[in-house]
Amino acid sequence: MRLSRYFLPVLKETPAEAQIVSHRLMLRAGMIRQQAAGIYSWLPLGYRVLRRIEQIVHEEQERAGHIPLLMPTLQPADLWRESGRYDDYGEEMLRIRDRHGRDLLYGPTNEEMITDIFRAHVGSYRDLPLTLYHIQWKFRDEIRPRFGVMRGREFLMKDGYNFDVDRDAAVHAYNRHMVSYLRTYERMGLQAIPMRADTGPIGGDLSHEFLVLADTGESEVFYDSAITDLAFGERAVNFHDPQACGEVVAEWTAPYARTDETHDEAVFAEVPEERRRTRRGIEVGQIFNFGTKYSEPMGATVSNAQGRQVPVHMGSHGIGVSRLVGAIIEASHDEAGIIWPEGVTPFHCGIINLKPGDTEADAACERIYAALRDRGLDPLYDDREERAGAKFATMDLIGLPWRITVGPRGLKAGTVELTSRRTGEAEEISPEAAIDRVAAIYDGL
Ligand code: P5A
Repeated sequence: MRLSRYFLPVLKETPAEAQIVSHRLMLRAGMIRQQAAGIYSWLPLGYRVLRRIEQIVHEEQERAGHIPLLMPTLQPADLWRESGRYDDYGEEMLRIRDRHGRDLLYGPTNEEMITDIFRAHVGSYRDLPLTLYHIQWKFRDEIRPRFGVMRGREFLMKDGYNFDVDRDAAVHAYNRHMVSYLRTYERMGLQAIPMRADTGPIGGDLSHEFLVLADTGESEVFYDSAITDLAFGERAVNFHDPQACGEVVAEWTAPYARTDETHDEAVFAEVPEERRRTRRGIEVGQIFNFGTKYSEPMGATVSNAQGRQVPVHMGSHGIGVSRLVGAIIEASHDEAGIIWPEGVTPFHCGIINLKPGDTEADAACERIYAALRDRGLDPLYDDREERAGAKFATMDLIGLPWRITVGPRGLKAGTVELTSRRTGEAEEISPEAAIDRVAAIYDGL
């Protein structure tokens, strides 16, 4: 993309209404525009990041054997009357009436609808296990939407639902989701710690939230610092193997890690004092196992191996896709702006032309731009007639992890500058070497 032809409405001023750094930076970098309290348009740069996150989520869900589908945002109220949640959900649910007087709602989550799909099409334990998921907008009429996309009213969620024949199989599905989520967040450059949590309006007896540590997080968390030494890394886990998944879960759930809702001072006191931590965290996902809470009242049964009809065991698993954009920025920025992890960056590399109009500089930039695109990368080429200082400031603000700076002086010596946004380190190397280096960084990501 050439910046002169792109739509990147960066702001010079720091918006007064934004209380936390990710919100300020998203507004300043022209990623979002607020349309109403807690409701945002995703401008092109923000939309690119959102799509990158969605892509990682899809890839990791499919790796775990989960199947994508798409359910609507509007749901009939009758489904929620069957589960009893139409009345229970309270003011957070946006209720709508159509021209025929039928009650609808903008879905805050989809347990009822997926249970309806299941009961209509699945009848035997032989069709299990089954996990279906989608990435779809949700609406929760939060009393205090704030912090930009972190606590929105309309927000994008990946929500998945497992169907299993009994509790053991459902616990495997729960564990499989935990393992899959660990991988998913790491690919986004995040450390998200699973913590024992309450189940709230979703229900059930087993739940973990995934928290990214950040001072601006809305949850208070208590943990053994040993958990922050764990990394999922490149291990190949067989997602169909309950034992393999169980072992990973055992590793991550051994150190104490709980949100304030489930925190237990007595148990926490058993953690060696120097490892006890109390901090704040951003909840970027949550998994639940709730057995037959929805299948029983809604009549979603399967015949088991003995030929008996039993309610199917279920759980649900959510990732805050739009919230993640803010959470990643909270975890990765400096005074000058955002620092995107390579896994989610909106463009792989910036190219700055220090002297547009200079024949050699223009030609070198064009060659680098074309070569990066030939390697399957998305560069952002700042070809505008602007001061160099302004170009650097924009690049730093929007946070592309790598920058190639091209100017007549360097070119005379046969070099360009390759700069890391994270460390600020710059190297004078040939254009070809810079292209190879950038391509190698993204190889396999
Ligand atoms: C799990 C999937 C559920 O709704 N039902 C389907 C279960 N869980 S949850 O914890 O309530 O939500 C899942 C994740 O969605 C994000 N989230 C939000 N993001 C932005 N703004 C909001 N108002 C908001 N509410 C929830 C969180 O990341 C949460 O973990």
